[in-house]
Amino acid sequence: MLTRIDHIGIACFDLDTTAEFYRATYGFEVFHTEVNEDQGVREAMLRINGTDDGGASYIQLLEPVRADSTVAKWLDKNGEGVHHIAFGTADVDTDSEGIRDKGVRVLYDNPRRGSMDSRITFLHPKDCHGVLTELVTSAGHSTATDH
Ligand code: CMX
Ligand code: CO
Repeated sequence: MLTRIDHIGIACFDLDTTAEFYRATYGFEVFHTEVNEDQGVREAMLRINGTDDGGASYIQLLEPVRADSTVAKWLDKNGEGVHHIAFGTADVDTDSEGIRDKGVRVLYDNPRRGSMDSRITFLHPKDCHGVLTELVTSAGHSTATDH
């Protein structure tokens, strides 16, 4: 079951400058940063609030680390802005299979590693009314074994 907005992913040209904008303008501090080579991004997670399922909601700032990454391609086409939304679930395997059964393209056969050791997959934006949609099970909430 999808129980929260885990994060909103925002593509930017310069991670540090953008994170400083969020700090100075809204008071949101960087909670975590990492490079995810698989996804081709450097990212900063800004924790906004906890949620009643024991998880949290974040803003995820994304800067490409390679010219051929999906986020680099998207920035070339669109400039900076909202890139995807992510819903949180305790069981990304079951939820993504259920959504695939409804005819929505799930981009990965098995969830991959996301921010802070979460497990993630994506739904194709063309099947979701133009919204690239991610499903996330955070590390503390995983009920499935790793694939
Ligand atoms: N939101 C909405 N629509 C999008 C989109 C996005 N983020 N990215 C692409 N599209 C649309 C394009 O506008 C295009 O539409 P048109 O054909 O009408 O022009 C269509 O989808 C195809 O786009 P494309 O530029 O040719 O891009 P690709 O097909 O190569 O890739 C996608 C699209 C969704 C398969 C790819 O972005 C992907 O695999 N995304 C999942 C991984 C990812 O986004 N990782 C970065 C974030 C990591 C994280 O959150 O941790
Ligand atoms: Co994301």
